[in-house]
Amino acid sequence: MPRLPIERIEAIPARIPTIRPHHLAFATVAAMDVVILRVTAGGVEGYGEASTIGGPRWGEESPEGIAAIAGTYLAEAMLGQDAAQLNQVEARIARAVRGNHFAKSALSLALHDAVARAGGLRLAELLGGPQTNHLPIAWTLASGDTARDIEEGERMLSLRRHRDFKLKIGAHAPEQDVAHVAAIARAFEGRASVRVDVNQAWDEPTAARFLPALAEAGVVMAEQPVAGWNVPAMARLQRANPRLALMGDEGIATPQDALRHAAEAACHAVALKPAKHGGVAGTRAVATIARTAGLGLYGGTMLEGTIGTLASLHLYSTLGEHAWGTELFGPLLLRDSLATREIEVRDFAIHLPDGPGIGTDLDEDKLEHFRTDRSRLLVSG
Ligand code: MUC
Ligand code: MG
Repeated sequence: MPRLPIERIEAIPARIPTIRPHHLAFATVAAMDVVILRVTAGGVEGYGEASTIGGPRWGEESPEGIAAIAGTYLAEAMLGQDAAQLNQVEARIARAVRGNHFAKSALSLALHDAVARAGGLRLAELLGGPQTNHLPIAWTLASGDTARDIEEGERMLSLRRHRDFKLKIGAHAPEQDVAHVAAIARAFEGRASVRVDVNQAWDEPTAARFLPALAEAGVVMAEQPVAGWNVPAMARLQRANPRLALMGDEGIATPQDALRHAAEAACHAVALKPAKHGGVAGTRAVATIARTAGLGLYGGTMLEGTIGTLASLHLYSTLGEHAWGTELFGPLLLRDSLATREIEVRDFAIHLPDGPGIGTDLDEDKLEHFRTDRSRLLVSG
């Protein structure tokens, strides 16, 4: 591989409306804030993306922070470096700034895309090759209304788009949430799987009281029922509810988090997200620990648009079995796209596109239309 000196790094924030309000425990979202990373290395452009859900509410990073960290501090550290030396690139990104995993991930993905394109490879091929060309894709029912969620789920089934449904709970009284979930689980019994994501909204006594009712209703998996830091509570809850797989999401960002969850038997499943893990290397490290410990992988999303979603898909496709499938549906929740090519979803699976790189280019007109900055955060070397 010839040298690919990093010449330019640009972080562009954009906001894209959703097709309907998306109700989560901590926020209701009517538009997604994404940050597009555009890099040039050896004359080749590559694209990455990070998104936040409702600003710095799901986690600590905001779109403004991601754009500033990636477009200034990370750019300063990376300009002039050889992008083709990906192990060195990842190590330098990790060292350059403390924390800020979303910003690091957007840059890591963009540089991998550029290197793959320079070599005429799909991103998955650059990562050693896909182990599958398609993965199951879940949909989140979160309209805020039980009847509307059932209608939406029926539509997804008849389109053969999704047959795994994740319900966002935690915003209402637990009794109300459980009744909502039970009605949906009844409606789809034998036709679709139902999972819930509590997004850390319950304390341990609440979870101890209501997780058995969810299992009774037919729910197969419960994502982050309690605070991410409360690993001992996750372990006690998992032990007490063996029929229900608990999934660690907010609580599993670093390889050390994954190791702790594995060592304490705190969950049966791990939600991967490049943004949480700071990019490609971090995601592979977390996945390796999870797999080694016998925890099921789940290809998670921060509801990125097409660029971030395709980058995640390429990466997940190289990681082996995903016992819980993926939820790479972000682009389908958005009214519009910043990419020239859409994701391919059919027969309840998302399909890996052809390359080069992630398999799409940026739609420059759309980016102009949806970008929220007018004075660009731009560093040139
Ligand atoms: C999360 O916490 O998993 C993923 C799907 C969705 O609807 O919200 C996200 C965030
Ligand atoms: Mg989650």
